[in-house]
Formats: sequence, structure tokens, C-alpha cells
Amino acid sequence: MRRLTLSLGLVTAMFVMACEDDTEVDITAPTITLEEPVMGESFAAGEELHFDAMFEDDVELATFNLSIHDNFNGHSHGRVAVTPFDFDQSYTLSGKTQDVHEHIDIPVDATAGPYHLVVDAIDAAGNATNFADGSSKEVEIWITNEEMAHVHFEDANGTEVEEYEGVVGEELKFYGEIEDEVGTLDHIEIVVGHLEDAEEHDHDHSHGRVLEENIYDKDVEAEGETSVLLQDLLEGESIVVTQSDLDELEEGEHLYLIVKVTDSDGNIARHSIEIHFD
Ligand SMILES: [Ca+2]
Ligand SMILES: [Ca+2]
Repeated sequence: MRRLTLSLGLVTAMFVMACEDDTEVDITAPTITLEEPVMGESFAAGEELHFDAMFEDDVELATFNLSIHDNFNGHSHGRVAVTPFDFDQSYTLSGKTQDVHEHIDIPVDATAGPYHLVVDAIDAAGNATNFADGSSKEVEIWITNEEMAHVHFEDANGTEVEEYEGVVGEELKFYGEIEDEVGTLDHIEIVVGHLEDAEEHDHDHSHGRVLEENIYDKDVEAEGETSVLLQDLLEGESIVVTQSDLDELEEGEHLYLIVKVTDSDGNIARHSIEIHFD
């Protein structure tokens, strides 16, 4: 309680001094424009993450904080010793605008999967950004590694494909292999849905997308397996995309088959392939 009283006193003193020095009182938090990474972007364990953001304040910037933490909620069954990447650092800012570019090393043993990257900023008067008004920034990024599961999308003849051809109103058929070369599979989620661009950007970001809503969704347990076939997992399933599903897509938006695989070491891999309709 004593500590709180002291710090409140200090803040009050600073506030009074600021008022005496300058009639303009800063009550507006900084703004953050996060250029990189973008929503859904992937980074390999052992490599660098590029962070690029523009900070602006009406009077004077002070600091920003960058944190990255895992978003593995769900299927790890509580018996897996994962080693998620965890990053939390504050940086000094000055002036009214500052463009920041940082290279952040991702440890080679980082567990693969979705992570949240969060950016907050504070100005010299103590005004902080927040999530309520969207002035703090958060994006989901994916870390990949060599030990996570892989998905090979194929046609009925076993040839790898770059996209699937679908016919509106007819059952879709998917083929391929889901395999884990290091360890074993655990849990598989198969989705047909949108991957929508998070934001428009000047340069091409092939992974800059976020899942919107699902047309089809199935969970499969594959505990202890090293390889399973997509066509076996989807046996007896009827996946049909209607014209009204397609009508919900934005201009230039596509449907994807998305396969999310958790392995026995807690790595989560997400693989997607476009489903093309004429
Ligand atoms: Ca301000
Ligand atoms: Ca594995």
C-alpha cells in the first residue's frame, strides 16, 4: 500500500511539473503499425523472425514491449514436455515517430505450432496502448520445425498436387499421406474453410492469412501411428461445397483443405492446399 501511495505521488508530481512546463497535457496513447510479421506467417525454428513496426505519438514516445508466447491450447494431453519459444522484451523509443526493425532468433528446439506475437507501447506521459481499442497489436504466427508432421496432398493416382479441382454441389475427394518421420502422430484436424488475407500489404505474403469459418471439420486420433492416409481418414465422409458457400467468399478469396497435425512431441503443423472451383 505504501509503495502504491509513493508511486501515485510520483506520478502526480510528474503530472504537475508537466502542466507547469507546458499547457499541453498528453492523454493520447501511441499508435502502432505492425508491418511484420503478418497474421499467419510462418518461421522455421533455428532461423530469424523479422519484426518491423512503426510507432507514433502526438508528443513523445517512451517504450514498447514485444512478446511471443505459444497458443497450444487443446490437444497436448498434458503428458508432453514441449519446449515452446517464449520471448518478452522491452525497447526504448524516442521522438514522435520511430520505425523499428529487429531480428529475433528462434531457438532450434522450439516446439512447432501457433504462437501469439503481442506489441504494446507507452508514451513519455505514461499513456499505454490497449486491446480494448485495438491500439495494442496481436498476430498469430506459426513456428515450423524438422520434427513436426508433414502432409503430402495427392490425386487418386498418388501424384502430388498443388491444388484440388472441385465441382460445386458434388462430393470432394482428397488423397494423400500424413506422416511423422521423427516420433509419432497424435491428433489430426481436417478442415475445409476460408483462409482470408489478414490485411492488404504492399509485398506478397503467401502465408499472411487467417482461418475464418469452416465448411467441414473433423477430428481424428492417430496416436502411435507414423503414417496415415487422408482418403482413409475421410472414408464415408461427404464433403460438399455449395454455391452459397462460394458466394460468401470475398473477391479473390479461395477455399482450402487445411490439415492440422499434432505429433507425440507436441509439435503442431498446419498444411493447406487450395480447392479450385470453375
Ligand atoms: Ca501521447
Ligand atoms: Ca514428430
